[in-house]
Amino acid sequence: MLGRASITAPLATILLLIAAAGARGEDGSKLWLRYGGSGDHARRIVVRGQSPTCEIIRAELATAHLSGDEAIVVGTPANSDLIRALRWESDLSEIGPEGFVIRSAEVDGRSAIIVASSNEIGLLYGTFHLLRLAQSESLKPPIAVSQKPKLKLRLLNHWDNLDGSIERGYAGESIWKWDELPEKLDPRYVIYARANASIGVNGVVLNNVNASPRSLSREYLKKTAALADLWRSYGIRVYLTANFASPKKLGNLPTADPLDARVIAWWKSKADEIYQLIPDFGGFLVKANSEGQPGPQDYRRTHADGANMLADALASHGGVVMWRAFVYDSKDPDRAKRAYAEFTPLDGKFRLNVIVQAKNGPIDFQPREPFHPLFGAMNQTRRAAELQITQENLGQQKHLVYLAPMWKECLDADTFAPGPASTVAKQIDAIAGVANIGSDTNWCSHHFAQANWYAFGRLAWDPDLSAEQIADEWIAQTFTTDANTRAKLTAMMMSSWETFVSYSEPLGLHHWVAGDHYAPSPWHDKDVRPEFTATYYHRADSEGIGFDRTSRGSGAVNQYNSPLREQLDDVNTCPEKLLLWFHHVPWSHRMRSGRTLWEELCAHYESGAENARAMQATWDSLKDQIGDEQRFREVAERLAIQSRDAAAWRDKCLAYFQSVNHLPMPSERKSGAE
Ligand code: GCW
Repeated sequence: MLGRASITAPLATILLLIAAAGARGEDGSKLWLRYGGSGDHARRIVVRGQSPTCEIIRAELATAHLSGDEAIVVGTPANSDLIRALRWESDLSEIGPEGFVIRSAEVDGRSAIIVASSNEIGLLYGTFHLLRLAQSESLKPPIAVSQKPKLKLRLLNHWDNLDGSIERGYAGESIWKWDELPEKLDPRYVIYARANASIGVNGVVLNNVNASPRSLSREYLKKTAALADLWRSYGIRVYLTANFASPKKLGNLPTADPLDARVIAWWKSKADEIYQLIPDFGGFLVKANSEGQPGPQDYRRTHADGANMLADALASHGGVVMWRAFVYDSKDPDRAKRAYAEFTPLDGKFRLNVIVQAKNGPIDFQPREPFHPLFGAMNQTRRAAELQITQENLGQQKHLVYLAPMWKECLDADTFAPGPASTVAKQIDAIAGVANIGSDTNWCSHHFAQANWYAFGRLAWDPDLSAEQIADEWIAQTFTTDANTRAKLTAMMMSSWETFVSYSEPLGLHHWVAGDHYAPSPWHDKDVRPEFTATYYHRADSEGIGFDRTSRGSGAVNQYNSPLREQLDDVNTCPEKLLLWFHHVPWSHRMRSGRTLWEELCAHYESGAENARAMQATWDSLKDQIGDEQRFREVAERLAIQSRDAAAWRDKCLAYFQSVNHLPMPSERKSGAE
């Protein structure tokens, strides 16, 4: 598919844009692709292949102007006689088509740095890795890198609507200009593809899971096809969300029942139409019977009936169905239990090209959640983890919150599923991140929010990477290679998530989301549905606080495997960071620190607000090292907002809880919560 002739026109645009990439100022528009050396003593570059992907590799390396003595030789055994002569075929076939090696070796009697793969997309990934090493000043011989992605599908999910708005978007409008497509290709599509390829993202769902059927109309499919053509040489496949009622809304059928022959035929012919326009279309992402979206349950069918019907339509073309497990019901006394209850009875009933996609936690992208219990169940079903890069409940890109530590907590968690590979990362086949980008010049509104996009891709490639390492390499590429500054910024990023949790919803508290999901509002006690109130979740009264999900309470702990279940069920062994998620605890409960629960809660808010202030001080102290005025100022302005809000949230939350428990503020609390 890589050599398709239709990419020639977009390729010209691509190459021009890569060449221009060195030119712009420090406004964040270049993301972490800020290479472009002086041109002194530039290395010789040898890329023999002639395909669009090889043209891109050549252009990236030419833009980078890496200096040094050894030549850089990039190739596959098929497209380069130099690589063939090295006889690395068996090593390369072991790491698969997306894998690559970067090695120091002798070529024609001269020392060189080799980037090799069995496939050209692997070469592109290898080239970007080499550039990353160069940007972080780690391209020092002897080099011996061999990598392949640990997860096969690494997708961004855009919640972008066809009218240009973005659900839960905080960085401007959608970058997809549907009215200009397919004729006009915005230059940003290329930077977007470069950025994604540089971190190994290999799929993109273009539109919102609250899906417009129109995105599957022929008119819109042609627009999508133009993007697919542009991104194919970057190894990126496009996917679309499918509104389950499309056969009715788009096809004028009287039903969307997945077992109805007309409906089956409609989807089959829609799939055929899509693949005729987009031969490597990735597949459908579906939100069904969730938050008012249509689905198979409207016809008394199961999620498996719905997903399998779509999967059958895509199967002969090689497409997949990512079927979301984000479901809840206002009749449930504990919303957290619903997905497990609906999906585990269907384990083993899904087609092989169905992937059940669950959010990282059982509620809804809260500042901290335990991992979703479906990751420890349903081992007869392919599963994906959905992470939220856009900071819906985590400061909405006004706050600096580096999310990699949160994702690592989930990915590294032991589910105690049977078998040796029992961490969340090892249980899943695919990973999706809800994108945080928009039309803002710097893509993400907050310069540091770019790090979350970057970290998502790096963790999708290798969930074993540490959050620190990812932060450090992102800083080196984006701000500075100075070791001291890198260390300070890494430390600031690494503590930022816990800081946010502390001044918003500490100790496992969650979902105080009245309004726009920005400021915590624990007092919110009336809404159209009980599970939309804050009091449903924190259950604070004069005696204590927290949601009893133990075996004596809602029983949600029973959805976890032993021995984790027992650990969570016991107030004395439950990790304190999740205490109030699983337990209703008296205010006088003695915490491991020796403080009472009330004192501990106050201490969290206090330290959270203090640490937000400390981030400002750290940033200010690095003004000279950061160098460029614009990015320094833009970050400083946002840190000021964060610090102001953290203090306000502390005061308001503590004042509310004090009005419920009537306890005095601990003496260590420095400012009043009046
Ligand atoms: O977290 C909630 C969001 C909705 C979103 C929904 C979902 C796309 O507030 O905006 O809808 O989750 O994940 O489907």
